[in-house]
Amino acid sequence: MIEPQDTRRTPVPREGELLKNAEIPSAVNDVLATTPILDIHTHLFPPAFGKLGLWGIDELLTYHYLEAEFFRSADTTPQEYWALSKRAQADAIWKTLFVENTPISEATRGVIAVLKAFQLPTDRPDLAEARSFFSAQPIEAHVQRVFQIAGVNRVVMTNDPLDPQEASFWLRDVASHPQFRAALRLDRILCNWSTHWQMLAGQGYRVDEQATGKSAAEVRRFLMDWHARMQPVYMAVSLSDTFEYPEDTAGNRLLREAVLPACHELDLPLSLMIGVRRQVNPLLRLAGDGVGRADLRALENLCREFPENRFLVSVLSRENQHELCVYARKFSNLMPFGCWWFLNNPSIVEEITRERIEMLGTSFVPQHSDARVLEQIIYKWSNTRRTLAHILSERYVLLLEDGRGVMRGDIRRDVTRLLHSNAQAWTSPRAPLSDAPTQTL
Ligand code: RAT
Ligand code: ZN
Repeated sequence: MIEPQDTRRTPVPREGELLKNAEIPSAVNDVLATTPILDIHTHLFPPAFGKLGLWGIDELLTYHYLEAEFFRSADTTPQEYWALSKRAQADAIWKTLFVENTPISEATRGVIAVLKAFQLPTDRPDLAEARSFFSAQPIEAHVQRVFQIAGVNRVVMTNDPLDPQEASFWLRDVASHPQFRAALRLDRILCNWSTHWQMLAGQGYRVDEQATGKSAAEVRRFLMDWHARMQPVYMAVSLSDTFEYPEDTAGNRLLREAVLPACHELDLPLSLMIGVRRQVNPLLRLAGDGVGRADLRALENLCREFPENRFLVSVLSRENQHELCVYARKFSNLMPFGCWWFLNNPSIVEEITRERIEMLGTSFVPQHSDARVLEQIIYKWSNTRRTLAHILSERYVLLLEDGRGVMRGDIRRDVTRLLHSNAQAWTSPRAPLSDAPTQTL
């Protein structure tokens, strides 16, 4: 967590005291540094999921964001790279992006920030010291330390019931972890029904390839069964830039007749992440996806047709951000969240967050980490706090100039909403929106 400013020399104004112009930035920094974060979308797993939970230097370096950068600077083809062991891949990325080049991109800087957080050297020609540090960490204690450094108290995972590896843990009644909550991911059902319906059929659900007849009712039964197993805080799907609704497709039929009714019955939001173009370059595997501008009229139709459902929405294209804010002003069952993937760079985060504050006040969730490797929450959240610090300070100074005094208590209330309680209210519907972060998600 970022250190609160040194306040020994100047007395800190109390919660209810009006701040002077010059006191605002340090009050904002201090509140940001001490407000626990609820990270609403990650790909992390707790230790009980064994090898599915990624952590340590080799995983950090082989993050797909870095692999995409590696292929631009290395003299290695994707085929050659995929043939290497994970350790050799990490060595190659370190050598190319951190030794032969200066790590000034966002993803490379992130690795540097993680090494620094553990007081590890950031400029060595090899990874020996970092490897020996990470391999000596007992995992549960390491998870606690990482959460503490990152200032995060809960994360939401991404849980795919049709991923055979992951499902095997759930089917064995894997122990739940208080800091990791589930999200029931539906991509294989909603975006790829034709290649996955047989998995459901094989498990005894009476579904067919066209998603007709009893299929919707049976998918709903499948969701209820997995809800009982995972206790997810929302259901989720990542959709392509060409997503349209209402279009007569198997995915839309299942969305309308199975997923949304199940979400309504369970009082769970549906998370829609819209705008990915999967496998633009399949040679790059996970790093091979791209982005496209989506037609958000599909979202408008969903919010209007299902006013009793709640939609958590992130859009991948920069060009869709303003429309998303406009829709959020029209539909209170829509909660914009995060600056996703290619948008998670300070210049773009800054632009989107400013736009959201100007149009929505504090009624949105500014960021999620999308971390795939545990330690990434350290740098991703420290970057978010850094960007928020100066946007918020600027807003309060403007407010002061316009004639309304600002107290530390105002800042705490706003930051709590942004980093914690908006996400909490949307992921635990029975909990009232409170100013004070609580220990439950
Ligand atoms: O940001 C990412 O790591 C992407 O690969 C995706 O996982 C994306 O976040 C998603 O959840 O579909
Ligand atoms: Zn993700």
